[in-house]
Amino acid sequence: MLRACADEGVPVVPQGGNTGLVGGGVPAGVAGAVVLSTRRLTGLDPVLADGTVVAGAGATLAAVQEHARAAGWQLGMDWAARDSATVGGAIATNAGGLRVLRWGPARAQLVGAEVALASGELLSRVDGPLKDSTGYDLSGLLCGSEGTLGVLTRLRLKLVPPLPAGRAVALVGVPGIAAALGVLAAVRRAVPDLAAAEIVGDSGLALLDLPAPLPDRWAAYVLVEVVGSVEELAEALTGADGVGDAVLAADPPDRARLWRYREEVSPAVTAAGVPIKLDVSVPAARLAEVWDAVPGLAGVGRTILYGHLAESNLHVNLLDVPDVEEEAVADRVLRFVAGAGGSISAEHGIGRAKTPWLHLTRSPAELAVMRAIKDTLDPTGILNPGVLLT
Ligand code: 2HG
Ligand code: ZN
Repeated sequence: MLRACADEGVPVVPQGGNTGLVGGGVPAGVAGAVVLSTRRLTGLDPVLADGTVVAGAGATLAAVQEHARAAGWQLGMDWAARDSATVGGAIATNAGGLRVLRWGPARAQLVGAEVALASGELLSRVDGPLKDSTGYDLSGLLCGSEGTLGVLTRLRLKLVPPLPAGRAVALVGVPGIAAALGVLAAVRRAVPDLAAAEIVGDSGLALLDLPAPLPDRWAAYVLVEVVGSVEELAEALTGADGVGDAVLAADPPDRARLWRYREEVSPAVTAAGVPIKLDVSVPAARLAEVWDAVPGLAGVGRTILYGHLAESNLHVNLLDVPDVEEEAVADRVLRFVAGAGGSISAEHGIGRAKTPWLHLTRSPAELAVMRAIKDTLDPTGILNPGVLLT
């Protein structure tokens, strides 16, 4: 299909589970584009003795997770859209999720990729030994390329040993972001095996169709998961400055109940309106400053802040911003983040929505190299035009 599109000069928009948040998999504004769905590429090879597995790009995260579990392993990636998001899309965007603090982003799970080039030629690095120092990492180059260099068809992924079943989760109400960081540091010191550390601001929690988790309202809620007992976690929290109140859980259904206060925020925002969605990360030392500054920088509408505390990755969702102000509002926040040494996209990619701001955190020299790579692999520019590089 790619060869035919290349011959005819037809733009191709590769699409996985269509769960992206920056328009990287939709043909908005691309006249005559063909959407190339990978969703039927769902093949799963047997898990190999070296703990890797080859999966079709269209296999969902949940399908690969289940397949890995049945073989005594675990996929090192997980997030709320697991039932729809595909592993191809995850690698194509270098997605993150809820377990980055433990196993790293999608990039860290990738061993090799099979990719269909714009010419229709297939390059494959999914077989062979794990150890290989024979030149450029072409698979790695595709990670984060968002469908602009080729279409991922199969992926060899590194699996991880399963998280021990004995885990405890706490949802901790805190009076502010400094306290949240204090709680994270204290839990890290006291319980060596941290499995997740997330944060939800009060305005996000208030959108949920769930009972209040604690008797009082708090400025923010930290969700921590540790490998260990609920007693160990309780002791760690007792010694932590900044804990306002907390609810703890050890049994899997109770843990899942607490996780809903984090995982359901994004769909709740979507149900409340059409938000401006920003996905920023900053050095940990600047997180408090950015968290506190964002509502004022936005200036209008409702600011909903939540995200991945351990990586200082904030999902800034802004509701009720008038259309005419959207670009200026996003611009103010993203410039502030860049000024704080951060990234304008931590895990969602650049897509179509964030291209005007890529230059804030990638240098002219870097952008020139990216452009040269794009022009080499996609000389007629049929692959996802308008995404990542314009
Ligand atoms: C999450 O962490 C996702 O919940 C979605 O990355 C974030 O909707 C968002 O802004
Ligand atoms: Zn996220």
